[in-house]
Order: sequence, then structure tokens, then C-alpha cells
Amino acid sequence: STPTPIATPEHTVDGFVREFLRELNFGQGTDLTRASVNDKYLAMARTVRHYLMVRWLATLRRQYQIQAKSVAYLSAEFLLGRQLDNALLAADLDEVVEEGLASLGIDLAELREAEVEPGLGNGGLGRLAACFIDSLATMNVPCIGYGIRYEYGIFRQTFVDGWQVEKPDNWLALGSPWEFPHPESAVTVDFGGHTEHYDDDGVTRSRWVPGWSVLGVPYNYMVPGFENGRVNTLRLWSARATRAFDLEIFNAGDYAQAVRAQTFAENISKVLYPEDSTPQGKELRLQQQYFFVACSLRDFLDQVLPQDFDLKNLPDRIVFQLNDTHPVIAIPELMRILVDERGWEWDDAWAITQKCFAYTCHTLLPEALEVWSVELLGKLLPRHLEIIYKINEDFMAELREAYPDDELRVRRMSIIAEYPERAVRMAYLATVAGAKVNGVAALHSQLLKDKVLHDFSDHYPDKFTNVTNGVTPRRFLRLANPELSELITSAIGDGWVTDLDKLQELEPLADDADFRQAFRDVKRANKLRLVDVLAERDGITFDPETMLDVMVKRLHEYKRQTLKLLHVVTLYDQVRSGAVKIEDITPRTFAFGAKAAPGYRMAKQTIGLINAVGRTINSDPALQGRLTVAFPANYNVTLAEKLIPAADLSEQISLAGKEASGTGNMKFALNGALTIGTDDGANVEIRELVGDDNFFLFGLLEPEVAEIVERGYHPTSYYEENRSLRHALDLIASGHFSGGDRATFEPIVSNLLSEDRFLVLADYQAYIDAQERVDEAYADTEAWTRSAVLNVARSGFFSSDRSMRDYIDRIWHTHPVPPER
Ligand code: 26V
Repeated sequence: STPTPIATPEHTVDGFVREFLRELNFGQGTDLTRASVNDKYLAMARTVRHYLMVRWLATLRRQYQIQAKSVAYLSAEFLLGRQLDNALLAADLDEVVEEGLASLGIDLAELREAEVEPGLGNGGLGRLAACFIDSLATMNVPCIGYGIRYEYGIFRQTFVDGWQVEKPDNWLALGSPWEFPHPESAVTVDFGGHTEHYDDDGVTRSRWVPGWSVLGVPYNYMVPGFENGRVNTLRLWSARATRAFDLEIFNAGDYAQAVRAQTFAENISKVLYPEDSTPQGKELRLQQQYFFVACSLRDFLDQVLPQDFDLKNLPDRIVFQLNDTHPVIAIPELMRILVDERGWEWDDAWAITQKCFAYTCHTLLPEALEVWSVELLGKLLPRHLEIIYKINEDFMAELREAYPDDELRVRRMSIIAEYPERAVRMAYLATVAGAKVNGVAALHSQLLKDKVLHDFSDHYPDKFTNVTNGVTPRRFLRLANPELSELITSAIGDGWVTDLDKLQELEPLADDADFRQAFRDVKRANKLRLVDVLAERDGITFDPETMLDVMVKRLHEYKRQTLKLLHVVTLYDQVRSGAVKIEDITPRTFAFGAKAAPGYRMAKQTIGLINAVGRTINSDPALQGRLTVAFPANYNVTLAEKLIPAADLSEQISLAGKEASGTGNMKFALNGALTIGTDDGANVEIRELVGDDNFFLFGLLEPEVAEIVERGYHPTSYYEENRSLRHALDLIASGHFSGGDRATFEPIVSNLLSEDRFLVLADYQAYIDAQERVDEAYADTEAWTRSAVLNVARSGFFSSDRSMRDYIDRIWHTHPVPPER
């Protein structure tokens, strides 16, 4: 006997206006004459939410009834980007809202810009999680995303004299209309203390006597599918002090100390760690990881599952997907729940646990593989450490049986590292416990098997698989590039939005001159739009008639922003020295977007250098309209959505064997930019699909890199033997870009000349040559456009819908559940 079901507001302009005004009056407590832009934005966001609410509740009800197998996507990061447009698209409301607001004299575009994006991730890994949950909702697959509601997301980047200065990202300050807090459903998470072992009817059992605890408050977010009536849930956890925690201290009479205790607890979800390559072994980070994982397991087992659920059947009802090693502590946590709390036998618990987890690795850099010191783990999670030891003990025994004469191998594979300190290798733990392990592009998965986890792929050949990453076509084509979307739809219909392989039908149009002209018109319109955005946002000007050459991604040595910069400096030097006439240079705008981890010195230096080179070039009257460097600060999802559709050339120039996949590369190809790239990550697959003629490949291949490094790499020989490289480096070293100060960028130059870990100098000439091929190709407008169209037509594979299908078929074995109709 359900009470009267709630009704969705009428899907008409009048219906929207009524609901909007009600929200403005009753929700915001204001009226049209007094409302601020923020008032109007919040009222509109809540109104849009109402249109999705019936679907959300229906999705939840149906899932409770049928108990279909779900995916729990455990991720420390969800880099969602702005929510409004996505919600409007899902609910098919954009026209109604635009018209409704216009009838009230409100400009939708202005309200859009009022939204602060939730930047709850560092880069590719967090954005991937956001694309995946979008796809699962659109494909009607039951999924719950679990993560952390950081009070401060990725820092806001500013430039002061060209140097990065970080500002806190106070994204919640003006209200957060997309979230639903549920403090009444808070769960308790324990930390610290010690363990006890006791006799239970002749059996020795263990228990954890924690030292302190915090509360996890869930905040729910809607994850709407595209026009399909489904709304999945993303549940992010926020840390609070427990009442017991407070009371104890209050009763002791120390009010100030009690308030400090609150702060201590709330610190756990306070801020996203902005490092994405070098784990620092910070205690707070481990607290974050255990916090969200413990909340999520508790929530799923106690709240989501029906009360009488028999956990023996858990693998039929859930798979926990581990997004990198960050949530891997969930493995001993599930063991602890089953063995200590539910009294299961160890072997039974282990058998179930091994079926419930799967692990995705997102890196190849050895320094990015997380290890947690035994000392820290033992202090913070003493029972989990015992459980990990026991898992390892059993695993070592299994290995000694399999490899009786190979103790070296057995030790290599230990979950516990002995040097430089005793520490738990989280990737090994995930590999041993997980039902499947996957890399994120074909090359990456191969290298995982051959190198990073070689012993494990020997031992468990069937565990390893590949799922090439993807991006959601809703956000990164349909919403980010409305004009191209319209052009595509006018040619092949709109089925591509949920079936991106349909883009293949565009292929013949690459040879249609009218279509190519229309395609160029779209690109031009997108560039003009970007000109306005950058002028308004950053005070940057560039000529939309120039080739837009874009490198946007986190700043990392392995991604090689310095290689791009050496190209820019080389062009500048050629013109300056008179070796090349300015008229002979293809006019280009070099756009950069990159945040550096605040503690990553070389990366911050590189940001300084990009800005310094930009300042010099942009202020040289001889180069006006010919060479421009545009480096807008604070690159984020919102800016990506404006930059990528305008790009002509996509820079994907990591050293081969270092970029696990890349996903920006896919977004560019899908929006009709041509790629200049190395044979790395998903570039390999992009090139295979779009064809050699439509991709500018350069640089060493992974095996060649391995060979050079093996032989001993000497960057100075390249410097000595290559004149233009020498000139470019000398120019930087001379202080030319730093007001004559030779010291400023000395660390970059000397690093390249002495160590050059990522073989920038070795790939320099190949890169310069490839850029010359780019110039030649760009000169033939029709041929270039043809290539660009083919890039779009052949990028259907890179839909995250396809990635999700692969996960479903190869790892999850879940099924879509269409909504009741
Ligand atoms: C690692 C660490 C290490 C500890 C400090 C904090 C932290 C935060 C994040 C990470 C993960 C780094 C791995 C990562 O982001 N990988 C990227 O994943 C993308 C999605 O699969 C992929 O496209 C990129 O190539 C890969 O670099």
C-alpha cells in the first residue's frame, strides 16, 4: 500500500515555470525581483532534480524488489564536472528550461556559469569513474558508486608571475543542490586500538578493540541515464565526530577539546590529495581510504542488502570494482566482517571474498604503486594488518608448493615488501584477492602482464584481462559540442548518442565536400566560442584562424610537456635567428592546460617555463597572430568541454610505455582533432582505428625505450649532435625567457642534460619532424578535414558504453535491468 505516488512536474514550459517559481519562493525564500544569480541557479537546479526524482525512486524500488546483481564502483575520486547540463539532457529538459527561463527574463547561459564543478578527482582516473557511472546508468545496469565527499576538491590553480599558486577549492560555499545528505543513515568507522585473541569453545577467534571512531554521513547524488528512465546512485561519504566521542570529552568538562575532536574527525574528508603519482604514505590518506571503504561495505551489507540476505550468495549479488589500489583495504575489511563479526571459518570467508572483488590498475610507473608501511597499518588498522599477514602466509604456502625450487620467486611475490621498510604492496594484495585484474588499454595490459605483475600473470594466467578505457559521448560530444552533434544527427540520426559505433556511418561523408565545409564551419564556431571563453575567463586572446594545437593533462615528466615546449622554442628560435621567415611558419596557437602537484618541483618549474616562454612569444610584435601560447589557469572538466571541441591538433606525447591509457586522447579524436602522438597507451588503438594516414605517429617504441635504457641512456649526445635542440636548450638556459636570470630554469635544463628519465631529448628530432608533417597536412584544408571527419567516424570504440560492455562480459557478469514500464 504505497501512498499517493509523487508526480513529476509537467514537462512543459508552464509546468517548469510553476515549479521553478515555487522553488525560488519556498526553497530559496526569495522572489524574482530580488533573487541573485545564485538563487536562480539553485532554484533551477532543484527544479530540474524534481524531474528526475520519480525515476530515481522507481529505480531504487525496482532494484530492491528484484535484487539483481550490481556493481559497486569503489573509487577515491569521481571527477564529475558540472551537473546541470547533464541532468537537463537526461531529462530531455533543455528546451523547456531555456524557454521557461527566457519567459521570466532569465538567461539559462548565465545560470549555467554559476555552477561550480565538483572537482573531486585529480585527472584521468577520477574522470574515468564519472564516465563509467554515466554509461552504466544509460545502459540500465545496476550500479552504486562509492567515494568520498571531499569538502575541498582539487585545488584551484592561479598564476602569480607565471608560477602556480594553489587556492582552496571551496566548491560547497554557495550551496550544493545536487546532493542529498542522510545524516540519519550515518555509519560508524573504527580506527586504532589493538586486537585480542580469545577462546570460543575451543576455537581461537580474534577481535578488534578500536581506539577511536568517526561517523560517515552519506550524501547521495543522482546518476541519470540518458533519456531512459533510470537514475542510479552515487554515494559519497563525509566524516563527522561520533556522539560518544563528543560526550566523553564534554563530560570531562573540556568544551574546547570537544570541539577540536569534531575537527579531528572531519579532517578525514576535508581535502582531496592533489598528488597523482608519488604516494607519500600519509596517514590521513590511509584514513581516507579505509574510511570510505568501511562506510561503503557497511552500507552495502547492512542497508542495501535485505536483512535476511545470506552472505554465502554475496558474489551473485555484488561485485566490488577497485579503482586502482586506493580502495584495496576493502579486501581485509570484508574478511574481518565475515570472520570476526559473523564468525565464519577463514577458508569460507576467503572463498567468498575472492569472488567479490576485481581490480583495475591505472599506472605503469613503479613509484605510483601504493605501499603502506606495516608500522602505519599496524597503528591505524591493527586487525587488518593481521588479516593481510594471514592472507600472505597462505599465499606464500601456495607458491612454495607451486615453485618448490624457486624461493626467489616466492619472495618476489610476497604481499609484504621487506625493503626499504616492511610494507604492504597493495597492488599485490588486490591481485591475489581479486577475481580479475585489468589494465586500461591493450598495451598497458600487456605491459602489466610482462613487467609490473609478471610473476602474477604467470601464476594466475586467467586473472588478467584488458578493458580499454572510454569516455561518455553524452558529456564529451553531445553536450560539449552541440554543433557537431547536430551536424552528425542531421546526417545519420541521433542513435549515436547511445550507440557510438553508429558514427561509422559518417565515413562516406568524409568524401563529401559540403559535409566537410559544414564540419569546418562547426570547428570554426567552436574556436570562436573558445576565443570568448578565454578572453572572459583569463584575459587571453588568440586568433581563431590559427591552428589550435592543444596539450591538456596533468603536469608530469612522463607526459613530456617539456617536449612540446622544445617544439615551441625551436620555432621561435628559428624565426628569431632568421633561419625561417615568419611567413613560412604555419600560424599556430599552442594551448596548454595543466595542474602540477603542489609538492612536485620539476612540474611547477615547467609551468613557470611555459608561462615564461608564452610571455616572451606573445609580446613579440613580429609573432602577433602567427605564434601564440595560451595557458589558461585552472584547467578542469568545465574548460575541457570548451577547449576540446575547438582543437585541431591533439598532443599525446608521453614516453612510450608510460601512459597507461589516456582518455583526453579519445575526447579529442571524437571531436575531430588529429593526434600527434607516441605509440603509447590508448594512442595505439586510436591509430589502429583511425588509420595511419589520419594520425601523426612519432618517437621511440616501448621496446626501443627499454633497450636504450638497458644499454645506458646519454642525453648529452643528442644535445651535442642536434643543432636546433642545442639552440633551444641554450636559449632557455641563457635566461632569455627569465629576464636574463640563468638560474630560474636551470633545473629543467640540467635535468634534461643529465638524467632525462623520460627520454625527451631522444624523441626531440622525431617530434620536430612529425610537426613538420602536421604543417604540410594542415596546408591541405580539404585533406585535413577529411582526416578529421574520419577521426570522428572511427572513434565509436572509445565510448565508455563499450568499456562497460567489456567489464560486464569479462569481469562483472551482470545484466541490464530495464525500468518497469
Ligand atoms: C595514484 C596516487 C598515488 C598516491 C597518491 C595519490 C594518488 C592518486 C592517484 C593515483 C592514481 C594514478 C594513476 C592514474 O591516475 N592513472 C591514470 O588513469 C587514467 C584512467 O585509467 C589513464 O587514462 C591514465 O593514463 C593514467 O595515468
